[in-house]
Amino acid sequence: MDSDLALADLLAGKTAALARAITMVENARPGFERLLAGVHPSLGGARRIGITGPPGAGKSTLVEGLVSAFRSSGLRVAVVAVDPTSPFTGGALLGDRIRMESVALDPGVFIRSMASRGSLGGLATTTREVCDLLDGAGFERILVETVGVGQSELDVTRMADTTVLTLVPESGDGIQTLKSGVMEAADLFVVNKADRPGADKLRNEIEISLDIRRGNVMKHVPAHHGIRGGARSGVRGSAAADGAATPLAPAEFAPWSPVVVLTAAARGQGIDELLVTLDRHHAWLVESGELDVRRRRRLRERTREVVDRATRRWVWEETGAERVIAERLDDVIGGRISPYELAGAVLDGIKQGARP
Ligand SMILES: Nc1nc2c(ncn2[C@@H]2O[C@H](COP(=O)(O)OP(=O)(O)O)[C@@H](O)[C@H]2O)c(=O)[nH]1
Ligand SMILES: [Mg+2]
Repeated sequence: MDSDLALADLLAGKTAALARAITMVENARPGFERLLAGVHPSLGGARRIGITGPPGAGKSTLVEGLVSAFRSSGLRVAVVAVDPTSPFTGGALLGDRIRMESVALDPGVFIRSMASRGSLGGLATTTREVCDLLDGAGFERILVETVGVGQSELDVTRMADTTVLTLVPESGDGIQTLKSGVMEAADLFVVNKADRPGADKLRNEIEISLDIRRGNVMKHVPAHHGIRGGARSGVRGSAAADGAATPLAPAEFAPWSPVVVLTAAARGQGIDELLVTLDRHHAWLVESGELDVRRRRRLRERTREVVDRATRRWVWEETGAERVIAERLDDVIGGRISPYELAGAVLDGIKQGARP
């Protein structure tokens, strides 16, 4: 089969096969799910890092710095740029044409921007599937750049092991304006453009708002332990001593304290500290068990997404749903039945095993 060949080449790390596989997945071409299923046993080698934040914060510049740093450690690195607001062409990602060319010649780097046109299962699902292909192809680091300060950050956290929220001094009083959930979704904060005034002030603001959050965590932890009269708040290991009777994430007992890193990405400053912090977060993910928690959650969600996608496809392509709508649309237009009643009739038809 075609997809068997594609799979073998992909797992062997052939770049052309990877590019073809991504196109196949993006366009939901026949066999794409078979290909993804074949990749599944090989997953887990990559660390997935989400870089998110408002447009112009310097995410791409930061990504460029991380790519160089990973490459000098001999790590293979892939970049996925998800930017629904601006279709991007090669150069726009790394900005600097010369570096871009040197990267383009490096087989240890793979850069791909996601087509933002609607894919059957939604951009987020497709992006996650593309990350799987990259993981299967042997990339050790996957950087996912997404733009925005709302839902898209939260989408990133559902695909990344580590989520980095990039802000700039100009966002000033900005953190108040972030949608709820965005701060909480970040594992690491980068204050980029630290060469400009206001970086320290923003760092303080972020730390204050994190302290408030941490205060809340501390308030809750003794309550869980108190039941058993166990150890004091936040002590790692006490969860295990507890016998893990509750399904609480280990993270609740050994919380990660989000870190703020100052960078001037355009000058390559702060990248080293960011790398160290990324490594520290990964080590925490492994030790606390949170990595398994996140991967487990991801796989449950993926399965649901695939069911959603398959259901939708089945309904519109393989049942008589469209025909039933067409037949009775005039009744809806004439006000004799509502869209809700017609939808109910469609569903009833499907439940009774309607076929085209
Ligand atoms: N002053 C300053 N400018 C930067 C820094 N990092 C990036 N920039 C500039 O900010 C602009 C937006 O950067 P880009 O990486 O494209 O931002 P993105 O939209 O978040 O991906 C570009 O002109 C960069 O050169 C920095 O550390 N300091
Ligand atoms: Mg960018």
